[in-house]
Amino acid sequence: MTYRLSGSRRALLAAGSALAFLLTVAAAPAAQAAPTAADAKTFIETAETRLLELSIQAERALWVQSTFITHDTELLAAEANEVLTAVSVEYAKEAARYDQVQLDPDLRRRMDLLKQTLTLAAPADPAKNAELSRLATSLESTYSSAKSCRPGGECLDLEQLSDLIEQSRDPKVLLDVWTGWHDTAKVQRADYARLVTLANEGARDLGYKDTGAMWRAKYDMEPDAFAREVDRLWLQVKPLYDALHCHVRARLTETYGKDVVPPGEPIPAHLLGNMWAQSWDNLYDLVAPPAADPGYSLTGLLKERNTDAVEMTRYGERFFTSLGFAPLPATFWERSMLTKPRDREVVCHASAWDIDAQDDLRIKMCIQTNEEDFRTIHHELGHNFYQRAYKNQPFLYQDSANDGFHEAVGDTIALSITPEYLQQIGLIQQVPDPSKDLGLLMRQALDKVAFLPFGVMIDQWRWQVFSGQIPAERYNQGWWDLRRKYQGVQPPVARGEDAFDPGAKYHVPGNTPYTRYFLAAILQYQLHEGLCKAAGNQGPLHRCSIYGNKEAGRRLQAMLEMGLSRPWPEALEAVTGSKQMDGTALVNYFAPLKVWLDGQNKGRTCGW
Ligand code: X8Z
Ligand code: ZN
Repeated sequence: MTYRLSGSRRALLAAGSALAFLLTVAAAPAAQAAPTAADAKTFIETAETRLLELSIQAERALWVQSTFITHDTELLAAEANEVLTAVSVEYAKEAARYDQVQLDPDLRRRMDLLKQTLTLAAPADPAKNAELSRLATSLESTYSSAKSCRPGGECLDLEQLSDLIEQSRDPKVLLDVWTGWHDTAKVQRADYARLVTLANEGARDLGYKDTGAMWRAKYDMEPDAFAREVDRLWLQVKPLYDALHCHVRARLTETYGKDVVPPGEPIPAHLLGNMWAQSWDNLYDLVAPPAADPGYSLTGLLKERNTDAVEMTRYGERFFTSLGFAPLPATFWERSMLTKPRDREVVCHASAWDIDAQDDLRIKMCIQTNEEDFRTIHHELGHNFYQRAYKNQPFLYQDSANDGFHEAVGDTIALSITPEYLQQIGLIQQVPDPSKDLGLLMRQALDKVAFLPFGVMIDQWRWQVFSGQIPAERYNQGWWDLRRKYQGVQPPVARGEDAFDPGAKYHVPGNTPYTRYFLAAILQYQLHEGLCKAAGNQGPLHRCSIYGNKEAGRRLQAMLEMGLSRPWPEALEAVTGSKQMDGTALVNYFAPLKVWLDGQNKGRTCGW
């Protein structure tokens, strides 16, 4: 499945309210007689065959919609989604018939997973199901085709606005661009509120408190225990974030003045070099440790060589093949969308697909020649290599150990894009000496450490929206309360309830759960540590690259092949030897930078 909408092929959508006959779920065996273990086996196998078939149809419809947004493709995708959702809901309900039947552990696991395949469950009422499906599809299309138009008539899309917010240091331009983009999301508000109502009704029909509880139920533990687990991990890494925040704010105050960036207050969200203030790598020159510059910019190197989208992607593929993975199939290169087409609307937000659950792997991305996209390509290919590794598992196991693992694989690989690696592949001549480590760590922290609270807060907002704790009349207030609390950022201008700022971030209108990215941010350092150990690395972790190391490749492959067949702690153990998600690996990785930041922050008032 696409790593965007539902996060897994199991959760996909399917085909046509007109095709009502498709909705007949396999007849329950022997009418009302108590079901047996043999019945359960037949039921699961039938469900898997059927869901696979419908998922493939839905994938194709979705692919066409995502790469060619029109009224018609939107409807076709919504209809496909509708059928898959209806059938999935039916199966989930029918699975409850087997709750009291003694099943072998494997069948029990698949039976339980059958209750959890959806990201948005729909009410049984076909009209409501159709409505939900259309809302979800149209919200995503609305986001993806949004433009911010100036009074003069010039209209800019997200890619153009992002270029400006990433490059400009003129606070007036930044404010204009930030507000322009955020205002495009206002139109989503009513549809989003309706979607929340319908999806909650569907989740309750399946026995969950609400959609948020349904999302939290997918981690081999109680939903409440998972929420506590997220808090625990966040508290492990928060001191590092706080130190980075303090230093960055101080530099921004020096740059823009106390009126624009008041000390002791949250940082205005338009000044961090990213539309959502979720990664701050574009501020590197403002905040870098002196005399520690690594002496190259990957963006610069790629641009100098005119590296195009295909060649960028080839770099990613070659990393995986160096570990022993088979090359991508020819169809990947024929069918992927690697650049933004000039003549039609598409969903530019990057995603990875496995259309047929076998070899039809693709990515869809609007690649630009820069370091961020170079890394994102590795991220997307991580999804594809995972998908291919678990393709021989039963349908219900064709997913990652938990959704954080799916997001972590490519990022783990990208942690191996070290200077040593860049020299090996001929992009740089000279590896910077250890005196430049602080610069390397700062660059990475601006991306990964800055991201951590953002990775937590999005679903804190959605969990509260789904539970009703944040009602529709307070969507925006609730959003900014959480952004202030976790990230320590504030809106650059007052934002009222006419705005719908959460809708300006893809995953909200795209209905992609977001805690997965926070987990991935933690997990990738654990996995990197485990793989570097397998590769016999002796030096500091931020200088370790597993490029070309077959032993690390075998370890990784072993974990990927497991798919969702075992609880995630076992998958984690296969690479790291530990069964716990743990922020220590990340904290240790950045320890030298933390020491430097603490020194810089002496005498400053930190916090907000
Ligand atoms: O959405 C993504 C990927 C696709 S699964 C490009 N990411 C999050 C984001 O862009 O907000 C990767 C990092 C976080
Ligand atoms: Zn992803």
